[in-house]
Amino acid sequence: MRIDIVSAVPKLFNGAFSDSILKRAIENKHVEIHIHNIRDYSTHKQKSIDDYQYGGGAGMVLMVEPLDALIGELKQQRAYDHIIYLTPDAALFNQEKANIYSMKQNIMLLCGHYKGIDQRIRDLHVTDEISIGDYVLSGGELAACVVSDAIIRLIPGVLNDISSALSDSHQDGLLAPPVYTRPSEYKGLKVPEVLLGGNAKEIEKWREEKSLERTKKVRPDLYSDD
Ligand code: 6GU
Repeated sequence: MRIDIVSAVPKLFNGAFSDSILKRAIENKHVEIHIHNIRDYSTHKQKSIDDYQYGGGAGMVLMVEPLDALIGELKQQRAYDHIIYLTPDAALFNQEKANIYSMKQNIMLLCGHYKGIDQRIRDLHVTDEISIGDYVLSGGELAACVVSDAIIRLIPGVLNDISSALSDSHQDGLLAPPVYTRPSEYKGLKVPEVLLGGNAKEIEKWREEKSLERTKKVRPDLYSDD
């Protein structure tokens, strides 16, 4: 897979992909990440890329020309499966979307800033719009890191143990059960007996119960009786 990230603040990605699972995914060629600076496509002397919004109101808007030039150039080089605009005024990103994107070859992530991007970029180029939650970030960059991480770890071969990804919270619509490692007792707190017993059926049943319990308690919106 190849991920192209379009941003006005490329520095925000420094370090985001340089450790742990994401670093290894890049080293092992499961994914290529290319970060593009919108400012490099400014046609102004002062390299400006934003302007006041028509109709008035606080906050600057990323201009149509530099974004169109950059995105147009990228689209000439390859066909994109998805051109995704990261913005709080969109439907929420979730595990199902991460699963879908992880199967694709070429994805572009557009990071907005200030009040967002000129609507005509959305009309001309954007195929998907996603928000990562009901709160506002200063820009789409941190959201792009979140979305990239969620996608990359699902690319076949990136995780050593695919069953680990399949048992994640949200993968089956429920939250994950509690997990324990050694020692079996710590400060008087014991690991549940069933996990020490080695009865795979019993363990599976216990995990399902705990998943349901936790989901009903903290995320009743995810829980349905069927
Ligand atoms: Cl994708 N962008 C920004 N700027 N804020 C957000 C967001 C995205 N998702 C939640 N808040």
